Amino acid sequence: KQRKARFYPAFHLAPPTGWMNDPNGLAYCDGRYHVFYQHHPYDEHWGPMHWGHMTSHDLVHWQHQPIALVPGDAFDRDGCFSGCAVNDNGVLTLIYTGHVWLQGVGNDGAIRQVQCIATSEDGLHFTKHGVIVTPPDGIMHFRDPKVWKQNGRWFMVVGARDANDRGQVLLYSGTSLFQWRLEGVLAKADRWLGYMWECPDFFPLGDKYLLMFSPQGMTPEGYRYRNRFQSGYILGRWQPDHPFTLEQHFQELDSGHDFYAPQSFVTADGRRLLFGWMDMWESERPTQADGWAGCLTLPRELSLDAQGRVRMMPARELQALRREAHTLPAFSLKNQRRRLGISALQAEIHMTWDIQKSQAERFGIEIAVSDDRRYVTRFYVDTQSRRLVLDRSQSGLGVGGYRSVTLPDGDTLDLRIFIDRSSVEVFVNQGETCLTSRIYPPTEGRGIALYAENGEAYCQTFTHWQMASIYPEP
Ligand code: DQQ
Repeated sequence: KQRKARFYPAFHLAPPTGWMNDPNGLAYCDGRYHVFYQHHPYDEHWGPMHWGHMTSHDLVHWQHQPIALVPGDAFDRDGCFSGCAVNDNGVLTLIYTGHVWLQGVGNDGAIRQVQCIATSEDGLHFTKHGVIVTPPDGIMHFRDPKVWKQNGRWFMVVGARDANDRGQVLLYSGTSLFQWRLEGVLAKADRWLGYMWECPDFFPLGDKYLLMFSPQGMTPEGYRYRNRFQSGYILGRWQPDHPFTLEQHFQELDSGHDFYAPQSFVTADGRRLLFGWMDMWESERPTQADGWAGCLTLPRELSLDAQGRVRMMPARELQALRREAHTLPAFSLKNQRRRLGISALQAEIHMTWDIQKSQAERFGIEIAVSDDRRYVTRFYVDTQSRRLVLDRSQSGLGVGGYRSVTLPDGDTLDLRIFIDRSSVEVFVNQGETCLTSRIYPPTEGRGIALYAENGEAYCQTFTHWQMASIYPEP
């Protein structure tokens, strides 16, 4: 099928054609980065899951590779579901969930899920070796293994749905990648937080341990109108052979509309990065009419700040994509809208507002605004409610709704905004907060404007870059 270009990202990972969901198997091995992903190559809708594959030497320029895993063996007959990759003494090894429908297809059907392993000699072609872990008694939903090595021992977390329809994460330890033992429940829901915890990831950050997961089964109302039901994390302390002691309840990682199933990995120089799927299951997908669906967020670096808060910032490698820069001297706006002569098709913006001095009732930026202003995505400060708002009510095909967060403390508001052909990602105050959403306005004549309503607002710095593509020139 021919893919249409209009919404296809320039600097985000997306499938060549067909469907993409979760990022899988993120790893650095033999001098290159690997990103695998949940993929249905024959259709732009979810179906029997394959593992798509892309590689990069610098986390900036990417190349599509042959499909790495194809379902169809007895243990993964109906899907090679999400999982991870490890570098086992130079052997790139994939650990993933083999999925089989026993009865019916869909959320109510009976299923069999087991953890499986595959290895590669060249990092491109994989040989399956079958099942390494079967579910404990009474557990049917059992998927998305994430494996790491610590003090010479292997560990694995797996997402599960317990007998009472609550989410939990199980911990295993292994003497080899083929020999595993159940250690117990690492964490479980103590209140309603979805019926299944998908895509768990568990890793040290600063002096803490972070358990990241994606709660499944929150109602669409929940995620659409409140801010708490996407992928998130629990912070605590842990060491092998000890329980995970929780220090902070579930927090959402990203406060936009479209962010799910993130997975982390460690860079060649030891930074903890993640990619997320830049969609939700309930998201609108107008690109299905174009022969493809789904893409990943930018790679983001995680850190723990001095106050113990988790921060998420775009990977510094992305600066290599910046092309022509356009800078404005400091200025103020009073009951005014200022349209800039720059495009919002594939761009990065870095700007700061003086919050202390700005008294306007509302002020902010119009992203991807059309000439007739029928289409506009707004990111603004609402001074009275002290909220930061991402307004997607006029963002084009299918999508809508607002997302908002409390205006952070401080005199300055620092924004880094990445706009691609069908997405916007806003990083607030060095990654204290992040809002990610898909948008589908017309790609012709997309502009940018700054505005202040009922009062004055002060813009201290403003730089805009055209962003280059991450894909090889055709
Ligand atoms: N997607 C995969 C599952 C995972 C879910 C199937 C999360 O392994 O639990 O495509 O989006």
